[in-house]
Amino acid sequence: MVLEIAVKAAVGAPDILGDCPFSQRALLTLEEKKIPYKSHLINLSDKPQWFLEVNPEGKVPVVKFDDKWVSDSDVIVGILEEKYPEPSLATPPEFASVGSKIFPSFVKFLKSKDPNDGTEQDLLEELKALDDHLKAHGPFIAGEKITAVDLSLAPKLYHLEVALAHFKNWTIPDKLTHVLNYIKLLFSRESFEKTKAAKEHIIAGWGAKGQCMNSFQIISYQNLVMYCGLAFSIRKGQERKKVEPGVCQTF
Ligand SMILES: N[C@@H](CCC(=O)N[C@@H](CS)C(=O)NCC(=O)O)C(=O)O
Repeated sequence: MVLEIAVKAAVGAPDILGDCPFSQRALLTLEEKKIPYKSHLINLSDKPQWFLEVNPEGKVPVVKFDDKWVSDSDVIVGILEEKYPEPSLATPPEFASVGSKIFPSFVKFLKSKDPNDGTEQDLLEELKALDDHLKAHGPFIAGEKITAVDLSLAPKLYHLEVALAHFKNWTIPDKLTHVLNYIKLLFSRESFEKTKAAKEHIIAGWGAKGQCMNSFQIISYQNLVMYCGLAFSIRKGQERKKVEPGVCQTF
């Protein structure tokens, strides 16, 4: 039987797989368990009626089990483990929350505009804790075998790597060798290659959240343009107009 899954489409490209780490986590689980599936790409800025009817909260991923659409990647992964126990991806409970603070710390650092507010330090501490864990237990979080906790963390580490390189020119320090090896191991899996969003869609996804993040960003609504970054000019009809950083201008 082929399972149906609805996942995020790329921002501005509704026919391409998008940048949702929770959707990728569910896809990774299907791939690793070799469960046949059919995906529906959902444009989150223009959600189809059928999707809102089966899932009024409007979030992805959702998977159809026995005619009922189920949301939330934690719940989906739990049901997949129950219904398709082989190969087992169950994480021993003592390892289930390893690395769970990395994603919220990354988001805070990404959104931060004050280099001294401690958000970078907090992220470094979380990554160091993961490095220590992997040194003691690796190469995966629960040892030799990949399990659900790795499949949850992998897409989040991918967002971290891509978004921080782009928006903050920041990379994971070389001394965190166990984390860097872990990332290589995860990202080189066939399941990851098949389910990952393109880097430009990850960047567009975080850019679309409307943060200025020390980079070039244009937010436009009809004739109103706001720009965060260096001054630049835009073409309007045949004229070029200068746009000032950080101010709203109408044309
Ligand atoms: N806790 C949920 C989170 C899912 C979630 O936040 N999905 C985002 C996309 S990554 C979403 O669908 N947001 C709704 C929207 O943007 O309208 C899970 O693990 O599945």
